[in-house]
Amino acid sequence: MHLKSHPKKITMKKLIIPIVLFSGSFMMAQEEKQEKILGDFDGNGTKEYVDAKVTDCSDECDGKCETTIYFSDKTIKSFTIAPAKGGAVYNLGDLNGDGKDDIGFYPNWCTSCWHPFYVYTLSKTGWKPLVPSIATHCNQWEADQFPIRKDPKKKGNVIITTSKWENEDIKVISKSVKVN
Ligand SMILES: [Ca+2]
Ligand SMILES: [Ca+2]
Repeated sequence: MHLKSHPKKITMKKLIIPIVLFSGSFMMAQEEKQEKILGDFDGNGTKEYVDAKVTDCSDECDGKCETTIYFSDKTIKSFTIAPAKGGAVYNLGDLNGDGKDDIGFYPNWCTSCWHPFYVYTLSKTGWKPLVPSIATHCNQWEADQFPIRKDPKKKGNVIITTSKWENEDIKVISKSVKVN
C-alpha cells in the first residue's frame, strides 16, 4: 500500500510544474507584445520603441482623454491624439517608401463600435496623417480585416479597408489609394 501511493505523488509534481512555467512565460510574452513596438520611425537606420500613454481620462472616458505616442529615441517628437483612452499602436512598416516605418493607432473609447484608425508618417515638419482617418466598425476587426496595407499590385499605393453604413447594413469596402 505504502509503495503504491508513492509514485502517484511524484507524477503530480511533475505535471504541475511545467504548467506554471508555461503560463508565466506566456503572460510575459503577451505583455511585451502590447507594450513595446519596435521600428525605425525616423529612418536613421536604428530601431526605437514606440509606446502610448493616456492622461486625464476616467474609466467612463470623462476628461480630456489625450493619448500621447512617444519614442525611446527622444530626438523623435511625441504627438497626441484625442479623444482616446489609450489604444493599440502598430508599426505598419514603410507604407509610402520614404525609408521610415509608419505608425497606426487604434484608439480605445467607451462608447460605440465605430472607431477611427489613424495612420501617421514622420515628415520634416513633424508627424502628419498619411491618409485621412479610416472609419472602422468592430465587426471589421472581428473579421480580421486590417484597415491598411501595402498594395501588392501597385507600387506607391496602399489598400484601405473601411467600414460603411449603407442600406441599413455595415459594409466593409477596400480600395487602392496612392500614397507616394
Ligand atoms: Ca530610428
Ligand atoms: Ca514611411
